[in-house]
Amino acid sequence: MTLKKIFSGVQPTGNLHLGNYIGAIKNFVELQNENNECIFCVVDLHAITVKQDPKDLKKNIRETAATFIACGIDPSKSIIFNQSSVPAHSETSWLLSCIARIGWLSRMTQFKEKAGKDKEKASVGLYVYPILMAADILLYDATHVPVGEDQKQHLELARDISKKFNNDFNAPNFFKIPEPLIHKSFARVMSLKDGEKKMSKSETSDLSRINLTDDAETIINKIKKAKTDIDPFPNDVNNLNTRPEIKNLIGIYSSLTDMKIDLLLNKFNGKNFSFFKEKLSEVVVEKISPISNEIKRLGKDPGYIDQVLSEGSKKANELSSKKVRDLKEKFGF
Ligand code: AQP
Repeated sequence: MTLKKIFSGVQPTGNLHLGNYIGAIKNFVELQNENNECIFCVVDLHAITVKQDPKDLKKNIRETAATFIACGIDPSKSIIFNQSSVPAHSETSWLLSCIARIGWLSRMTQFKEKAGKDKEKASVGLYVYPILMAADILLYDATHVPVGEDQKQHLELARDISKKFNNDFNAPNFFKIPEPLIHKSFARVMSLKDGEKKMSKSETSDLSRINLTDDAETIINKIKKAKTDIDPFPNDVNNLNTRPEIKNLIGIYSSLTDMKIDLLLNKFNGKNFSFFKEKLSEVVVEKISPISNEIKRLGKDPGYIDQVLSEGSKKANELSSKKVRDLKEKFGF
């Protein structure tokens, strides 16, 4: 089996949640454990595309790294580092912004969602964010990028940039064409309060998400309050598309237990939602509590986290500096 070269990142923008876990970090751990070459980045340069309090940012960088480790990423197998400690990311981002086309960026739906109604007031960084993401990935010759479904479009842009550069500079294979690794069955965890909106760190209501630092009581309470509807528990997969909140809760159960949806529908056939929510809480608590405890334990040892990040940065700098040198040479510098 050919091993993959994996790169992915998570923004240190606050409490990581079940969406980050199911959509991304759970897959990071599986890929690492299959012995692929893995680089996991705390993408702090991406975080500042919206205003951050510097003190919170510092704390969140450590906490995101601690969450990686608490979820099972092993610093002796995978490289863990923060983006701002490797200058090649910013440098490559500029070079690639001269390859990417404005028309490509203007189609990015995440910018439209995050900038909201007043696009004029959004930072330029938020607009060009996908170019920095392309730089992150292409710098390390990553072949595969595990992301949640919301990042698929950005990854397609990274592929377009890679192809255009290779073509413009007559340098076939200079950049790899990275493949997305997105879970097919359940790749987007939705808010517990609104099945049409994705679960997100920046959503104001804490009841909309399950944080990876939540304790058992908080998780049980949030699931109890999660929105459902008045219809009975579904017995047909085809009914789920018109019931987004139910589809989401069932998706979470299925994803954390690896139980196929049709088996799950069978298992809970005829039961009411309060019974299902009780069982779902048990599954979520069993998965999240050890992670939450480990994040808290690591939080008391910032020296260890700083050491992991510093060793990871050293390796990432070594890997990326040659690529950026070769890239500049291609441009004629
Ligand atoms: N709800 C989600 N379902 C599945 N995957 C998700 N991811 C994020 N939310 C969900 C995946 O987690 C990885 C890291 O995401 P990120 O934190 O870097 O950025 P984001 O997608 O912008 O996440 P948030 O929670 O919405 O952050 P804020 O609120 O700060 O913007 C990515 O692989 C993403 O797909």
